[in-house]
Amino acid sequence: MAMKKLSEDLIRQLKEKFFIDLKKVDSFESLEALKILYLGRKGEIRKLFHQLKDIDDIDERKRYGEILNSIVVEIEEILEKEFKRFKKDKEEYSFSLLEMSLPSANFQIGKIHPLQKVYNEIIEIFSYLGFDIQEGPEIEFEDYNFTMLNIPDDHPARDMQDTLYLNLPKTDKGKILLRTHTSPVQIRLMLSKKPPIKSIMPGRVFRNENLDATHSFNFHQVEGLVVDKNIKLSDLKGTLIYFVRLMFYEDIVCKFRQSYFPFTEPSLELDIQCLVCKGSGCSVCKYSGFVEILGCGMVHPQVLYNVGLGYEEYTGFAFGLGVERVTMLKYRIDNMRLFYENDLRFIKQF
Ligand code: FA5
Repeated sequence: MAMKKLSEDLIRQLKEKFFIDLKKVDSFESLEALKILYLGRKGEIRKLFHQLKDIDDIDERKRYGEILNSIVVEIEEILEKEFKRFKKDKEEYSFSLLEMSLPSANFQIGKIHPLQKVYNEIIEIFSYLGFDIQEGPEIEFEDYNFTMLNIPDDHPARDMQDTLYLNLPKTDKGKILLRTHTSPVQIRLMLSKKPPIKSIMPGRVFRNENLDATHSFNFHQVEGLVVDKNIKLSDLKGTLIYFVRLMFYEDIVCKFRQSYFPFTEPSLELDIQCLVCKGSGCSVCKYSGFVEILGCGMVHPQVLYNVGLGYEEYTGFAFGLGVERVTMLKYRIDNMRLFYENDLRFIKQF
């Protein structure tokens, strides 16, 4: 576009435009941009200076030169004032953000919760032993939580775990409930996968129980399941003893005790010597010197049958480990309630 011929009118228009642009400036940065636009090497005023050479009359050229110089001085003065104003604002603003004399805020740095630490460690140990990790839902069907685990409707074993049912319509897989243990994940796994199976299934479980020093209504379990040809009780015992040694230490005292679960036969429980009192008796071990950490056994043939696996071809073992109990023993914690209070003074000790 052709440049308009230099005239006093053109100079006045440029000045007016400058004042309009100045009104739009709202930051130090936009003021800098304005300065470049008008006073820069390729700026609006420089362009007018370039036109001086086209004026033949020397006096006229001199007069326009003086007018342009005075405009440059005027704009520079205005910009300088504006720069000072924005600079002051900027300094005051950054000063208010960085008040060096103020004492620093007392930031609380979090720590990994001891339950999470032990949970991770359990998963690590079983992964090392070749187990893969599976998960299942916390809201479960009655059939998977009970019936297919060989606990029919009228079976007294349903009373072993006080159940929290959801107020939802009954489905073709029975009522809907909060799982009382991680064992229903066994059923889901065996329904979806053929042996060999070698998995752990960590997760949260819920029971209608009161919170006390060694029980909670919402705790964590790690389920284990191995199904293949020729799996024996000695495989179960060997695996769990190896786990306990890695989790605690070499010479930990532990014992298998006969028990009953409808979904395993034979059934056992594993007790380890109470590390809170070193076996001398305390409230954690109920003065017995031992704490039960898990239930286990050989998968009941009826359970294999329920999921469509030939119980003559396959055998398996399963276990369900209480993460809270293991953590209490590992860190000598004498009250389960401490896990759920989220008191940093407690959590920071681990
Ligand atoms: C069961 O839940 C079985 N499903 C375990 C099982 C799995 C047996 C596979 C055989 C084969 P039990 O109710 O005993 O069993 O719980 C297992 C472990 O969870 C216990 O040994 C204990 O460590 C922990 N536990 C049980 N009840 C609570 C509770 N209220 N609070 C905290 N931990 C608990």
